[in-house]
Amino acid sequence: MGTISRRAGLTLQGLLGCVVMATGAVACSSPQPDTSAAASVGAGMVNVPAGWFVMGDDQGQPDARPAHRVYLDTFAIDRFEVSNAHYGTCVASGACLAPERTGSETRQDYFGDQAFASYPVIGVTYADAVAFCKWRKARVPTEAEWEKAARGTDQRIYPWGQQFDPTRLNYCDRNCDLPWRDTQHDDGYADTSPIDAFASGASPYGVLNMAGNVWEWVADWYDASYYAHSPARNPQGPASGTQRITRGGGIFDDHVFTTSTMRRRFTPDVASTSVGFRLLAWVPLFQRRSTMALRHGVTSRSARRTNCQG
Ligand SMILES: [Ca+2]
Ligand SMILES: [Ca+2]
Repeated sequence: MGTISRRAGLTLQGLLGCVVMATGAVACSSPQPDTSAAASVGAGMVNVPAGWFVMGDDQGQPDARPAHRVYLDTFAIDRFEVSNAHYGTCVASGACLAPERTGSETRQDYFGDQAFASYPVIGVTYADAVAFCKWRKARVPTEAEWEKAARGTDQRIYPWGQQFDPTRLNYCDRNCDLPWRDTQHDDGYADTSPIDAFASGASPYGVLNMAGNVWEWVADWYDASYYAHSPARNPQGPASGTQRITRGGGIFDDHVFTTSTMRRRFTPDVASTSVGFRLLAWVPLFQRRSTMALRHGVTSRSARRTNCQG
């Protein structure tokens, strides 16, 4: 019902091992048989230095292959998923639409309830994420930026290392009522958790909940074969498409879907109870583009607009 977009229905085409729950949320199980301290840049953001990293996983899903080297310029990214409180401020300003439903999977009241102010906003479409971005003068991360922020430069599979560790994230544990739940572990949550919980699951750059809690919109259009031909420097994803990508897994997912290389696609107008987002930072990017703008005679206003594109 309300979990699905107010603008269109949910497209499940091609989602491996996923089901639509009674409330419309999407949950995923393992596909079968496959199996430094950061410098603070802005409030709640950490800096990810320029350089190369390995994106993708040759042992991962077919669309995560091949592993390939990618160079990214410096960027800064939110340490936390965007909270109900922060998103609510944008709604109050008139710059953002309220989420479609005010409840979460298990809570009748969620968005707007002070008890959940520090929990991730959910039920937001890709356009909602972009609107918030513009309000905050930031942008949605590219898929490459998200993945580097999640796994660093040493090809780890999870933000904390190579092995799944059920103590470091909110996933489909024994509190989850789906068939693939992990009955051996209690993470304390059947639903979303505060954005600053599970600090032990931080990425090499100190970014939290890159595995679990809510899936996160990224900016790229989905193309299953993109990794085979993507540019080596600052890839932006295909020029067009019909589905956007979400990353990181969430409350209804198991250890496979919470890896840092898992790519899940959604039509961009879906609003799910297990999908939120975080923002990528504008400070270094804006500074760089401002410099370029000066060199090329472009106004700072147009540079800023480019920076805010989703
Ligand atoms: Ca859980
Ligand atoms: Ca997350």
